[in-house]
Amino acid sequence: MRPFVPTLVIVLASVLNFSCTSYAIQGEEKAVLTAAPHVPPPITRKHPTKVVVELETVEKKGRLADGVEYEFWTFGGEVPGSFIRVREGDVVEFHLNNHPTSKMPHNIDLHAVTGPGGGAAASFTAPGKGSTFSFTAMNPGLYVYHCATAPVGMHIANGMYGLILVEPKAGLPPVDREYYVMQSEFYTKGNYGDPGLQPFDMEKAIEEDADYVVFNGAVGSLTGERALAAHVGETVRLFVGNGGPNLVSSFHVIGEIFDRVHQEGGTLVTQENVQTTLVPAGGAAIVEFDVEVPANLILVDHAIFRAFNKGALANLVVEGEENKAVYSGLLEESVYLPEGGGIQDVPATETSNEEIEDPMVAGERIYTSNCAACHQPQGQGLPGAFPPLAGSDYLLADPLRAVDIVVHGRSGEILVNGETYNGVMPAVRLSDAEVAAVVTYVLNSWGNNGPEISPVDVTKVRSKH
Ligand code: HEC
Ligand SMILES: [Cu+2]
Repeated sequence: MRPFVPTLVIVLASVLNFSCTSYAIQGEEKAVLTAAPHVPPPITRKHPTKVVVELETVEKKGRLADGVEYEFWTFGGEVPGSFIRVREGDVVEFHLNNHPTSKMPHNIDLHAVTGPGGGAAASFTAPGKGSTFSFTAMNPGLYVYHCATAPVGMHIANGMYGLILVEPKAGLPPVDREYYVMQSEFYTKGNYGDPGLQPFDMEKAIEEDADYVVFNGAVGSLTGERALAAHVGETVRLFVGNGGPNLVSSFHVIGEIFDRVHQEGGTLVTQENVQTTLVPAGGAAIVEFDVEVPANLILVDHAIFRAFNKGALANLVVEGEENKAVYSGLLEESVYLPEGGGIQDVPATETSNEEIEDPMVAGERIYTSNCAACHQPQGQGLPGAFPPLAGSDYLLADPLRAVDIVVHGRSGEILVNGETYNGVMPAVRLSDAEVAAVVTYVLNSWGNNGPEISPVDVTKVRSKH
């Protein structure tokens, strides 16, 4: 009699389980995977299904910043890895394939998995091999996945992470735009911006001394032509992940307020009207907001040196009609300079590590980001505050003196075109080539006709002090 009881229980359990799942699971489909910042389309199915995910691990060299390369280890050939979208209750048949050119074995730990290692224990895969396991997506939410092969930190630091969304049965409310943004850090032998192929630095990783903190795998992956886009009146949903390996993100969008936040990627809207939300290493968040006015919104880690000095900066360009009631723009400009003396330093912008091609083209870019705020976009200056550069007799009389002013700053009385100015021009921290380009640009724009300045000229001026 004794062995009979447990057997009956097992039989009953498996019959119940069988009847339950066979009732629920209908059909089979192949998962749509997307590379960031794109997100697979919302799931419209009203029933669970079997979803087949084919994900490939590939090791490949790519751009970390302008002039900087890195040997990334990836899920799907990109950092972050492909976005996976399934529905609560789906049975996911997961195929992990390791490309034959890989040097390392890899596996995958999906935080959406209930089971040993989140799948890692069943997915250890040597180069040129494949592994298959399956799991039921029991808990809805936004989850990180990552490689968990030893040394785990190194596999993650090299780019092996991504997001999987398990949509709740009822789905997520429809929005106009969904984007995939994932923060992470890189630890390199060289410092931020040092050119060439940069190897991973284990010591810096252990010290948590990141050289790069970036969105979507590289400095500038979501700026300029690659910026995210939206139109006035739309609702935007960001699936935000943090691959770490070490740092917690203080995720913030300059110029917006999160109307709703699913903290930590959970299913509840846990907060409304949020300025900055924490995204833990190995965690996620869903943020939603309406965009009401045209703007160049700036996504940052508000641990702000990471944004302006290590790369954690992205753009969301909102186009459309102005709404002066929501935001007026500048109504009046006035001069207010209570502090006077003391030459301060303005930190270099992201241009400082770029190669300079045509000095006039580079010069214009450098001027726009480093000089135009004071001297104005057309070099016309601001009466009483900032002397003009367009048609400046002071500038054209001694071009190398202008180099000196940019390199070292200047304060005290100065006479430009018969007007006296008494302000502070901060030293602008730029490379010699950048100073040469921007001064050449200033000397040859807006009707100015001056000489070309070479980087060697700048080096000489710099060494004089
Ligand atoms: C924070 C404001 C500010 C920024 C930024 C700034 N300047 Fe100036 N600049 C000044 C002020 C103020 C003076 C006058 C200083 C004085 O009174 O001694 C000045 C003076 C000058 C002069 C000499 C006066 C003239 O009109 O010819 C030159 C040349 C110049 N700046 C070039 C530049 C260039 C090039 C950049 C960007 C790389 C730059 N400045 C960035 C505020 C600024
Ligand atoms: Cu790996």
